[in-house]
Amino acid sequence: MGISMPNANAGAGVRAAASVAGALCFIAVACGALAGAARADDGYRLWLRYTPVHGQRLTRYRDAASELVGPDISPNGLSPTLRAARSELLRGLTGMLGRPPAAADRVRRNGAIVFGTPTSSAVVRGLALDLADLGQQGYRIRTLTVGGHRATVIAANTDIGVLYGAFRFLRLLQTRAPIGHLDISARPKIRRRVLDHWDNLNGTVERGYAGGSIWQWQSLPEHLSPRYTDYARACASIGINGAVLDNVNASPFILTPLYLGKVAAIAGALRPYGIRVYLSVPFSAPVTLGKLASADPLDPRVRAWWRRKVAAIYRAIPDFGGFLMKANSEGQPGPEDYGRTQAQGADLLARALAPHGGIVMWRAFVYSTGPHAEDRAKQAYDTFHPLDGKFAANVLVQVKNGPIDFQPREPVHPLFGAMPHTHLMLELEVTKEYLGQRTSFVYLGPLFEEALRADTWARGRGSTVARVIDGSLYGQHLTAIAGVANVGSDRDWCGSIFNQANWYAFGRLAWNPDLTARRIAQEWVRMTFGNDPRFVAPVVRLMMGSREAAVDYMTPLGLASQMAAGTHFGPGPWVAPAAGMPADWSSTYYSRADAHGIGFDRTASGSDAIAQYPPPLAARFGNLATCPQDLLLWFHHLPWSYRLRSGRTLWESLLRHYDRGVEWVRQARVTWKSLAPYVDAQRYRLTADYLAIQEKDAQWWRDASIAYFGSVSHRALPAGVKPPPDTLAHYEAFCVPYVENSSVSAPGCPPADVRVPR
Ligand code: GCW
Repeated sequence: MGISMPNANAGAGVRAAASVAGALCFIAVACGALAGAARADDGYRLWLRYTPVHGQRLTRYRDAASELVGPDISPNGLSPTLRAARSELLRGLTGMLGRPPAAADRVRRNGAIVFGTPTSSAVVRGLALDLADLGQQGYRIRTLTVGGHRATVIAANTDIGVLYGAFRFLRLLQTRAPIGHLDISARPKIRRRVLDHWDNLNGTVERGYAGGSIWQWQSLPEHLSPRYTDYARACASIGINGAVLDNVNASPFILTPLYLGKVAAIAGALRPYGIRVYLSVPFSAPVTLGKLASADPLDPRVRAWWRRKVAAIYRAIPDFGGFLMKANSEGQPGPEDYGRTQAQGADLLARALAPHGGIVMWRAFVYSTGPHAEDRAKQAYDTFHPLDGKFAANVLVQVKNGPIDFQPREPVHPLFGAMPHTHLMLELEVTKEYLGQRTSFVYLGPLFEEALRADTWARGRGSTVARVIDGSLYGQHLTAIAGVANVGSDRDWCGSIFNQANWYAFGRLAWNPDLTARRIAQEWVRMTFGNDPRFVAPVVRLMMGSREAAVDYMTPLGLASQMAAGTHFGPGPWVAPAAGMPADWSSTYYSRADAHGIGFDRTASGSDAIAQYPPPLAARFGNLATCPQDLLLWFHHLPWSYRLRSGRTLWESLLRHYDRGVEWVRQARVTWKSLAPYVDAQRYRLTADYLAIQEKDAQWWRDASIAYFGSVSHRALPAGVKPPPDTLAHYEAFCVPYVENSSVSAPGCPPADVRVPR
């Protein structure tokens, strides 16, 4: 990859010309092709920029979208959701076509856009479309003749279906697709598509890299920031229909009347966009808040407390979604504190929520932090698998994509497919905790796609994670997916322009897990930057390669958890078990590197974690001849001299991956530089600066890792491999004490006076 830059000054010249054009375009809407590239853009509008269309296409689009025929206005006015659909269509069409479509109550001319449900619109009703297969969330977009005129009809059974259809129609224009002969039907494959905000009530975010929390608790419920509506628009545009507002390391204050009033206000702002609010709650709330002696799930007083609390929530928020629970994990309280199972704990909340239609999302991220945790990767399965069939009908067990913790690459979690009598949902991490946080250019589409396509083999070939969670593998109807949000108070929402793509990709895959990461990247680039193929193609290529590059320079060949302790930012392969800390919070626990070799033996001769997988998968992972090379050290401990399929030794391969990762970032900078003429200066600069940071970070990862693994393996560097410029002691002494806005810091970071690696 890498496009060479013929003449850097030429790029700057075009940029200068472009910004003049941009200024003019502000006044006159009809302007040249540079318009999109020119205007400074702070990223606030995300992928909903609705920039002007030009040339012949503008004429065609104007012909096809000349008037807007909305639903009939009932005495109560339009529903808030249909109002949102109308205002989005108006905003989008006006932005792209340079003038608002005429408003009409029936089709009067060619090019009408009709939208509504059979109940809300006489025109839609009159068309007698077959909408049965769309369900409660789907939509149909069709080009039809209505009253002798050519019209595009956006129809659905529900108002939210209409809103989703409106966004889809606008996306067609944003990506400059033909709109003359449309026949599109769509409905989501997964019913609940939820963003989990790890936001604390003091405004920090557990793993947030985009400013503070977007929820302004102090000014709620009186003041509703306009950002809530823009957040909801962005979510609805990609089909996200749920938000857990607070951190899974939950505060009991969220359940107080004070905060529930604030939650109700946020729920009111999100409701028109079809987004339900959920809350993370602490299991110990009956004790801390209710002053009961215990939170034992079998204690009738505890049950009564939750019943009353839930009833109060529903009085304030009639469509409240339910609870997310992190129990008996990383110091959080849970049912095991009372000798009860995870299923009994979930049942407590499920019973309180069921009469109101609420659900429980009960996390499987449960592991004992005791010193005897033989293999952390086995613990969730060992805890939950025996409980299959014991969870109430309104409970979903929420499982991270891999068995450890959102690493740059993990194998499929063994619970997927293994609990046919339990609703399982998938949890992905959209915020880049382990992947460079705010600044690194890492598009997570390929990681999400890999997680969804992973074959569990639970019912033979093709039993993918996507089929487990969309309910099709075991015929289930309660289906859900969650993504840990990367949204914060920053003007650009996500801390960088390219981080926005991860929010977008999560939503699109949640709606349809069969989409490809590449197609999603194409859509996103077109909507976020523009449709010029000279820009779109190279940027999509960069995005598609970015995750693998990060794996290369951080944790290649199936290594995991080699990050610095606490912040998880930067390399820390030397982090060894510390007094008072669980062993599995160290890096050496995972790498098991010594003079002889490296890797975690999870075969029968080791922890035998592979036995948790169905036989075909266990055989594949367990056999060195068939184990995917990119998961080699996840499953096997191998001598440094072990030869990979390439003929290189393990040591040589490792080095090659580190170098390849750094080289990718270097090339990405060159490519990005060559694309300057196609981007506004503000977004160009931000991305260029962040890529420069990433190059230093990648180099730091590479040098520190080689220094460390070289010292334990006592292996010399082969000819041509550059030695790290500093000693291991130097890298070990360096640490980043804080991550801005995150509530987590590095433990025991010494204020050492070392030269920073970047
Ligand atoms: O990835 C780890 C994070 C913790 C997080 C935990 C979890 C919310 O480092 O910060 O806590 O996972 O998922 O519960």
